[in-house]
Amino acid sequence: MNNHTRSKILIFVITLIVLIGLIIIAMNLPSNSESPNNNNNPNNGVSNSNSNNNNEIVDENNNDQEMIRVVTTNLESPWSIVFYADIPLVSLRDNQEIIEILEDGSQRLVGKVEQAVPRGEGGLLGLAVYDNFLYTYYTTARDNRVTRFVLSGTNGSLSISDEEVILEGLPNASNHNGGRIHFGPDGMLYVTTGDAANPQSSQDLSVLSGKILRLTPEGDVPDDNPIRGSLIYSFGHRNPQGITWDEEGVMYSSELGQNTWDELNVIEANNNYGWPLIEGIEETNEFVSPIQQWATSEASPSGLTYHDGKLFIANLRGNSLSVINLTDLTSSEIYFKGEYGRIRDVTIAPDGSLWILTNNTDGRGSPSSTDDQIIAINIDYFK
Ligand SMILES: [Ca+2]
Repeated sequence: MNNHTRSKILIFVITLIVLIGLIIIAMNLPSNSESPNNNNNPNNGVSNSNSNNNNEIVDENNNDQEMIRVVTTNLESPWSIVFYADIPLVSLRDNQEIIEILEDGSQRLVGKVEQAVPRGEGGLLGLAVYDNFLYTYYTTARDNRVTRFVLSGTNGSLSISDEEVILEGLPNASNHNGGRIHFGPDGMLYVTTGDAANPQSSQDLSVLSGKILRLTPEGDVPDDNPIRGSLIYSFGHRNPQGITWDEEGVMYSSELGQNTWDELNVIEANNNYGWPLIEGIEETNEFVSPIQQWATSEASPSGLTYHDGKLFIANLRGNSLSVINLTDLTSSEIYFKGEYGRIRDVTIAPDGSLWILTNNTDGRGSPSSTDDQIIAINIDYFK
């Protein structure tokens, strides 16, 4: 072999090694669809504009594995989720139970609300926590009522005291029982009541159905309520099931409509929201119109929460989560369309993630083998 042939072979071998090296490097590069960098790619999600109303359907499946976690499964007819310190508590509508979710996702009975009677949409509905009290809203054989219990113990050993009724005699029915309770930034307890299948009562200021009520933590009428001596804060509601406040103290409520329009309202003291005289947005001097409306088949909103400039609404029939940016209250983005079925409640967990509570086992959904579930979503998912 002469020198010329040797150097040719050497060049060939070096070229081969370089080529193999390049191929190996190329094989180890992440493909486009699996790249974590896709999280920051605004074109990654499939977005469709719905021309009927300003709802944008958002699909961000590529983020799911890192951003979404199943907290617990196989809940029976859950309705409300709240936190006592960092302990998640859930009401089960049809079996009178309040349960805590342990860190490993298992469920433990905290106590039973013996007077609660499941009936249609009624039963054990809303929960709220204030200091070391757990507040409940539920349907009995003769009324809807608000009660409270003292919570004691810690994660894994939580228990409730004897019950104290703080408000009773609210009209009840199979449908339209309202049932969401939340403490406002003013330290008062706000309670949504449905029209209890008596639409005219929503305009009647002598009865408490079809209203949003404002109570002291003991259940008394606050001195500064808009109507002296009355628990009524706002009226003309059909079946509101969500309330929340932004950091400016503006109050919002989601409301289930009849056949036409579900509503998102800004709630102010003594306003009349129109039911049953108007439904949805209508120009009148007498009634306050919603800031956004949806066809009832698309939404049927229940739980509502606020975080960092955005409202989050749990949709039942819509099988989705609506996200509304305060910079444009007239449009919304739709998340998880059809992925988890009906969604009943939504809240911000102590770790800052968003938790949603599905609602497929109450007789109106098509439960999967793991329903109902709580799903935790990293809040950055919605950026
Ligand atoms: Ca209305």
